[in-house]
Amino acid sequence: MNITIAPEDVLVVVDVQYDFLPGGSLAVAGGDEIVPLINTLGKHFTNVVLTQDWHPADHVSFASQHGGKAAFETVELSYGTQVLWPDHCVWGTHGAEISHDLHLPHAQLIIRKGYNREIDSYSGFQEADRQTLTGLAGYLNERDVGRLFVVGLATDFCVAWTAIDGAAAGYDVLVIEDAARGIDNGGSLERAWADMEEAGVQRIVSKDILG
Ligand code: VGL
Ligand code: ZN
Repeated sequence: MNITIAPEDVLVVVDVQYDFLPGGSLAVAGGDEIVPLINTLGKHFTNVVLTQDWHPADHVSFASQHGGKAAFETVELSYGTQVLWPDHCVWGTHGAEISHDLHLPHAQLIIRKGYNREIDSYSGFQEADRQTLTGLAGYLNERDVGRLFVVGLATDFCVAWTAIDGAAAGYDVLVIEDAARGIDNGGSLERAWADMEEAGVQRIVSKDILG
């Protein structure tokens, strides 16, 4: 496949933050490997948007808030089943910072998500209650942008949910597989690709753009 990036297309860079990189509290294997590739891809895009996982220290998605529960177990919350995570991306901490190795000086917007204590937010568009919007769709609609090319961490959670919600918002969405890495907890990676496919999200590789 040979994909030419148009000026109205958008690169959506999901959660490339220290806690998801090697050494972080919720490190995604190989997460650091995608950073140089995202930098290269970024040079092809006029429009770059970032998301940033941004939780209060007592966030409901943290296993530490559910006495006796361990990370990667689940609990039932008002909006459905929630996977419990190690404490991560606590606002104001180093782990929440976007990697300084990411060189995207022309990035135009950072959407923070997950800042409501009671609701998680994998998606850059809406929180896990599927009602509370982040404003990203409003921003993109007002800007009259083209396709969304999604990269970052983690493929099976924040990348997938952002891609699926982008498609639901009416965008052509393409996930660049080798510019993303997954957590793959209990088959979540394979499931996420199936869900993305069903939502009409295209699965591409960086070579399709870079040649
Ligand atoms: C993410 C789990 C919890 C992600 C964020 O960025 O994929 N995963 N919070
Ligand atoms: Zn999170």
